[in-house]
Amino acid sequence: MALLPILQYPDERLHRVARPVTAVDDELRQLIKDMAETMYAAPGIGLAATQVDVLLRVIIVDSSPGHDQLMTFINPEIIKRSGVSDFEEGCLSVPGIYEKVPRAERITVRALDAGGQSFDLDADGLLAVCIQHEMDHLDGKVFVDYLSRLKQQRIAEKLRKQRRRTM
Ligand code: K1U
Ligand code: ZN
Repeated sequence: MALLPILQYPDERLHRVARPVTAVDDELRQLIKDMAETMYAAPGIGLAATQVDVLLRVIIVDSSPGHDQLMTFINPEIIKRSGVSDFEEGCLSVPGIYEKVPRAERITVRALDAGGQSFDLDADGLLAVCIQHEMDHLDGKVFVDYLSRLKQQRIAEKLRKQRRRTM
């Protein structure tokens, strides 16, 4: 297994659109294992392939209290959504920044699992928020894109300064 580098905002590569997976094979399963190791080590509760510079429609999520219920979504689509919630979100690509984002409160997501089988999952609460956040990454969208231009500029500058200090 391998720890993968996570792209950091405002890296332009975070704004690319990922392409659908055409084969669920051992190479893809290895990517999923590496993404899981990377997410748990960060630590985080979700990760999209885009964040590790792989432009495939794959996300993983584990919002369980014991961090022991990994879920894999390949080519995910939201087929039902209702309600509105605004959880405070974080992002491993935007460290130290937490902001509320409007999301659907409840969703039904359809995807393939790591065995290539199609499944539907009903989600609400943090799980639903996290799935929507990760699916945004696949469309090249970072949660700070929902904020004002001024806030985005301040966040980008703050992160650039932080990085200069730690280099
Ligand atoms: O970078 C990411 O996409 C992962 C992100 C997912 C997320 C968190 C909260 C709301 C929406 C989406 C994170 O995991 S940030 C880190 C985090 O929230 C966390 C880390 C350790 C324990 C609990 C939470
Ligand atoms: Zn994120």
